[in-house]
Amino acid sequence: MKCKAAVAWGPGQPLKIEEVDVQDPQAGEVLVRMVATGVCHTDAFTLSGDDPEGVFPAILGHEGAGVVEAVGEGVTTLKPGDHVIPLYTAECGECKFCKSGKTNLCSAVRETQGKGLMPDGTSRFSIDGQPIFHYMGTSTFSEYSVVPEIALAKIQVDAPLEKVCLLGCGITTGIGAVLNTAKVEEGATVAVFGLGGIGLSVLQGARMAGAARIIAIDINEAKFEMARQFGATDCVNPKDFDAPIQQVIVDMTDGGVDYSFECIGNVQLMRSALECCHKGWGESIVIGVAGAGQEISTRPFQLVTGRVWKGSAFGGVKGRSQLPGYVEDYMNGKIEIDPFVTHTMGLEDINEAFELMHKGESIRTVILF
Ligand code: NAD
Ligand code: AHE
Ligand code: ZN
Repeated sequence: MKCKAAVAWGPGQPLKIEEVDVQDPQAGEVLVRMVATGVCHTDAFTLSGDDPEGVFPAILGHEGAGVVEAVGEGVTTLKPGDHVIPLYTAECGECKFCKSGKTNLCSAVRETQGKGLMPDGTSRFSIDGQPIFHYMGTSTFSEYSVVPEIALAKIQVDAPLEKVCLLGCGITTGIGAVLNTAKVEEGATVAVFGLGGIGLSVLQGARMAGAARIIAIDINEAKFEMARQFGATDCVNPKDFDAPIQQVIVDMTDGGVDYSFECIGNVQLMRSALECCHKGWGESIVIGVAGAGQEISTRPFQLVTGRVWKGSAFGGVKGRSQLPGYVEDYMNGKIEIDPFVTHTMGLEDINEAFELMHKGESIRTVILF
């Protein structure tokens, strides 16, 4: 079949709307008609050329929701008409990772996914015979996408896809990092670096966990109003201080926070986030994604004296088994999504969504197909 998709032809180039050929789903694969997709900073990161796994030409996008159009041979858990959220972290349930009970990372399709290919090593997208790469196993910037069965979460049909698409990445990542990775306790002190879709979701998670003090940090003060709505008790602009931001936070909190979260992708701030943690027990969670060649550093003494450095992918959430519960929590009012959708537009305007993000004017733009 043919459909419209936004194609990234090369690093740093605007996306181009193209008519692409989409091959039928093969064994274990599913054809999804995309209804909506968010635009996450990671899409911009890969488009910039900084992603070591970035390959071009590709169809980006990984925060989508849609409806099953057709299934390939052997697909048993999904049928046409089912509502689904594509998962960049699959859940096969059978690999060493899935069985470990220690991680949401699944190894079943991760290797080919990182190369922009389906599990059989080929692409389902092409233009005039030229293969176009997949992205994160999801490629949601396309009217139709082919996704492995094990990378689709089946969700309730009454959930609005133009909202719950954000559970495909940003909101789940932030809330999950608090509840699953850090396991923030009631009464804890928390610092959140970066107040985009991820940071604001961390705030939401911290409020759900009953954190007593939540310090929100950003250089764009326009983000502070929403941060307060999501539970921030203090908003801090590092530019207002001569001292390093970690020192500012330590001074504000009688020795440091119990938990910090880096939601920017800046290795200097990853260090700040670690070093603003309390001696003896403070834990810092890296969520932000940093470019090729960048590394984190700190004095080992920071760790020797009890601070813990951790990372979190998709909030530690196992997509097939746990994401339907997040959708349910949205439907019954436990998770907020609507205020995150600051802009909506059609696929033809997708480059504007990237501009709004870069200018710091959006939290999430949702593309409606
Ligand atoms: P975003 O662009 O919407 O938000 C980033 C925020 O950081 C903005 O508010 C910006 O003003 C702020 N910021 C930038 N530089 C700053 C600085 N020097 N000091 C303080 N604040 C600063 O991005 P997002 O979509 O929220 O994503 C945030 C990060 O999380 C990105 O690196 C993204 O790739 C990553 N991410 C990781 C996962 C994961 O599973 N680990 C999932 C989604 C996104
Ligand atoms: N490809 C990059 C890493 C990108 C990355 O860390 N991705 C996050 C999700 S960001 C979603 O917005 C993630 O889940 N990583 C775990 C995984 O398996 O990809 C690189 O550095 O090579
Ligand atoms: Zn994302």
